[in-house]
Amino acid sequence: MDDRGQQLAGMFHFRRLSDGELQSYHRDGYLLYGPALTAEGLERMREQCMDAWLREKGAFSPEKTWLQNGLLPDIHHHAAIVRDYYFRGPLVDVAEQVIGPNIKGAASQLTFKMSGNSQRVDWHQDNGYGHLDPYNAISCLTALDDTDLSNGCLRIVPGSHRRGQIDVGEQGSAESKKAQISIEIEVDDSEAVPVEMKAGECLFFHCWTLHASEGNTSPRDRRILFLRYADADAVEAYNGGRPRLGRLLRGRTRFTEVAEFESDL
Ligand SMILES: O=C(O)CCC(=O)C(=O)O
Repeated sequence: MDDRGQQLAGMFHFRRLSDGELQSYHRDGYLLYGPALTAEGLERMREQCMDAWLREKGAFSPEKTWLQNGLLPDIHHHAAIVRDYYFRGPLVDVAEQVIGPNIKGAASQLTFKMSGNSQRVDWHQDNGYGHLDPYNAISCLTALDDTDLSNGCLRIVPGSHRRGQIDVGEQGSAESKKAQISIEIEVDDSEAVPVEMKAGECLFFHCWTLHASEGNTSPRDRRILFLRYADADAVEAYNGGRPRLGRLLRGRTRFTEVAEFESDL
């Protein structure tokens, strides 16, 4: 292994999914991947993400909007370790196993729910806000803190990806999410399971899997790094079928704008 490989292996746990895990993902629409960051990787991830968060967002305040308190998009522009994790980390292999040989990064953001942030996130599919085609994109949530129901861990409806694309009309754009326009979807709450995670673990799920989270009523922060991967040719259905711009990470794409996008990062 060269120096760069060793550096990455010191921060991230690389492993391929077993056949059983792949089957479980396709059946349930989600999989708890387990530890993805080493102790050193977690420490550096927290440091760099918090530096960026405090620089761009400042401290949590109940006076601020959900967007100001909860979301920092394009975090890979602000933190070198996120760039490494997003572009060269273990989740790229996961994406290749789940989606296929041609992969691009489709989004990176911090989704934080600091102690005292009581706002819930309503039931939605990630393909509801920002409808990508084909329908095999994955969302990967890496916990930077231990997370359970008391600090607003993710709740998921197993198998809900089989409902397919739920029509949310005009609200289904990435802009709606930024403006916090709520998408209301009927869910039988009793079918939902909380996904508790340890800091450094990763959960990934299908773009149709229904998920939500409650407010953080605990004294502990709940910080999550959110990364999304898609087929390299995935297009934005809500945007006239234009290609989603994201760095090409594996294989090839028919879109030159994708091949060139962030290729210098
Ligand atoms: O931050 C949360 O609790 C929910 C995050 C989420 O659902 C999303 O980013 O799609």
